[in-house]
Amino acid sequence: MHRVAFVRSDHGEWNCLECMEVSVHARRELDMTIQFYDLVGDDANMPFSPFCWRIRMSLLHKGLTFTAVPWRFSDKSATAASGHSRVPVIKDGDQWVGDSWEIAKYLDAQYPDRPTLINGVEGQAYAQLVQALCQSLVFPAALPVALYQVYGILDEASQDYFRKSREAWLGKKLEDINAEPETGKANLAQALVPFNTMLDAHDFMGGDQPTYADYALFGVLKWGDVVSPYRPIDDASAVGQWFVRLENLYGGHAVNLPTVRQGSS
Ligand SMILES: N[C@@H](CCC(=O)N[C@@H](CS)C(=O)NCC(=O)O)C(=O)O
Repeated sequence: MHRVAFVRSDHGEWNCLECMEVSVHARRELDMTIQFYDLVGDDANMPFSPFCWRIRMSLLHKGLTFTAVPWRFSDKSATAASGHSRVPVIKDGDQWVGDSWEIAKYLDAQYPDRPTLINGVEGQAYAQLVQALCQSLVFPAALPVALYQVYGILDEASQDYFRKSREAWLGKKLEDINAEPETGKANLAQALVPFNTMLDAHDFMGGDQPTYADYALFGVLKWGDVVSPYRPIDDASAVGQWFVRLENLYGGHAVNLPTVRQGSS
């Protein structure tokens, strides 16, 4: 027999218990269907974007079930409705969110009962500092390791766009940006000096557990790691050991996705 019960909310309104159960159920269904648009090249199973890796790790951190939708430079129509021409972009129910930092903040706001990514105002300032260090220090050192290699793994339809847009941005040919392995590794190691100091003393930037600050740097390094024919970071360094710790979290999610060194999955 159909039974209707009402409960009073914190705001003093009366709600139908059955409807609330339905909406909790619907919410769980939506949790299961976050669509995460993630940059790939020729191989749909080899995600490599630094910004998308930040969000892939963030979704895992929050324990949210998501579907990674392969997205290529050559086909932006899949996310046109979002109003964003870059990835990561997520679609949570009928809500589109783009830009890695905006997505991280959205996930914390929308799922406050899940482990926090950013941890309050102080955490925001801290994550923003790490992002700024990544932007000014680590990205420039990772570009000579990663950029030309990215070109090599793209689908044919994306290659022309990628070469033209990146060469116009940097004012150089991709081949001239590419570093020899020893130089690439040495420059990256130099950029990571402050992070080595920090990670010598802490397992994660978040302390015992990672936070978004960890994923901000991890994304940049994973980008180089996925596309480079050699391992660009020193596994014996504090950053290298932290990188391996992160790769092995969440059932080894990151370590189980292929790099160019292992070939296609
Ligand atoms: N500020 C953005 C940057 C995102 C971004 O630049 N994504 C690149 C892939 S790594 C992209 O989608 N580029 C598209 C294009 O160059 O047309 C974020 O943090 O999400």
